[in-house]
Amino acid sequence: MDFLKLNGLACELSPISIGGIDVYKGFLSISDQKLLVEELRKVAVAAPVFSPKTKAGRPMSVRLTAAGNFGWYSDHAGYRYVERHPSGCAWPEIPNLILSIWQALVPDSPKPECCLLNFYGEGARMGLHQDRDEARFEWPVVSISLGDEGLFRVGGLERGGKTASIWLQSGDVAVMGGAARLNYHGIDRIKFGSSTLLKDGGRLNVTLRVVT
Ligand code: MD3
Ligand code: FE
Repeated sequence: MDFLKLNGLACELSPISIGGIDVYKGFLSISDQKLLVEELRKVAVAAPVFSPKTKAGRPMSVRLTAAGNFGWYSDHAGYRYVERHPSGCAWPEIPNLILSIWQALVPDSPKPECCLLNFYGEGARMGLHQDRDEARFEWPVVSISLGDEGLFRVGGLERGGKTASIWLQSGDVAVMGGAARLNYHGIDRIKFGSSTLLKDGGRLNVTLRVVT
């Protein structure tokens, strides 16, 4: 919690609720965001980003990597959590600054076992999906947005239902828990170049999850 106090909590007193998801706009100050990017760069050096293949065999436009006991992987055999990077190495540890955000927002949940890093370059998107590769759905997922703005869309428990959208900006943090945990969601597009946080532009999303 030192880090959050040190840099001052720039968060709104109460989150916005959208599709059952709590969005804390401007949760992280610019200095917090810069510290996080430095830590996440180290993760991406130890575990380089890769493009998983969909079940249909097409590479995803989002590149990803992870920290923690588990990362996420996908190929013809399907979507799953794995204990090793495709290179065969263990995933690096989850940076303490990231853990302090989880601790601040969902103190009653067990420690996250996966810190998934999604990187969106120009034109990258993520189709509507549910997150259901975890063993249980009782724990929340926490998401941290960094860099360029992304148009987040959230629906309900069924594909094809009503959806709501919100631009997630650098420093926004979202908590997906309770009934919203299995809601369909995705990123329709990003505003490439809308933020100067990342040297080469793009959007970095971090999600923290309990996997087992
Ligand atoms: C709502 N990532 O990694 S984060 C994903 O911005 C993913 O990269 C998006 O969807 C991104 O699976 C959205 C917000 C998010 C994450 C998990 C959720 C929203 C969620 C789980 C349930 C409901
Ligand atoms: Fe998801």
